[in-house]
Amino acid sequence: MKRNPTDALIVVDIQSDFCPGGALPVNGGDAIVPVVNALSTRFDTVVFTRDWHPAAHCSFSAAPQFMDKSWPAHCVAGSSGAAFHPDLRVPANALVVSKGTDAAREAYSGFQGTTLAEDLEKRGVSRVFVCGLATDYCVKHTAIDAVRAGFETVVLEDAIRAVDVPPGAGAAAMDEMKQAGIAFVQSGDLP
Ligand code: VGL
Ligand code: ZN
Repeated sequence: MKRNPTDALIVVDIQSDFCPGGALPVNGGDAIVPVVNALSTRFDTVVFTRDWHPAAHCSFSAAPQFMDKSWPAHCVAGSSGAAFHPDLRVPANALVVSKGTDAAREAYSGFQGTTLAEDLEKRGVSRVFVCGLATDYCVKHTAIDAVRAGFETVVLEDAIRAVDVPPGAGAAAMDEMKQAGIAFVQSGDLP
């Protein structure tokens, strides 16, 4: 059964480069794909964000330190690593939001430099459910920006995974999100 049309699902960055075998893999990143596939059929509005960097993005380093938020080259626009995970079902009417497209600027949030907030408002969305990769970066920033944009925000706890750099960043991100007023639920507990 479909959920209320004022609810939207935001699926963050489930791209090949963030899954095992990719350029910037998240442990178990691919394990959430079936969970997300089961969720996405239930929402009228489903948003898929993607990291979509130019080849010379400012976050890229040949000697990435991770801790300082320098990363190996990843999710270069149009590359196979930037493609959604091959098993991820992207409905034909889904909204695809590309972010991090400015070479000079990092953008972890799906709301940063995009029209996502306006697009959701146009559809009458008041509450968003956030899932995807990675808990400590793009999920956290997207969920916190959703709160700032005025949406009631819920994170699907069994449909996120952390890259966990530095170690503990995943748990710290969960705390930060809770402090920001974000609720956490298991996807199986959604009515
Ligand atoms: C991400 C690091 C760099 C993410 C994106 O999707 O969480 N993390 N770019
Ligand atoms: Zn990135």
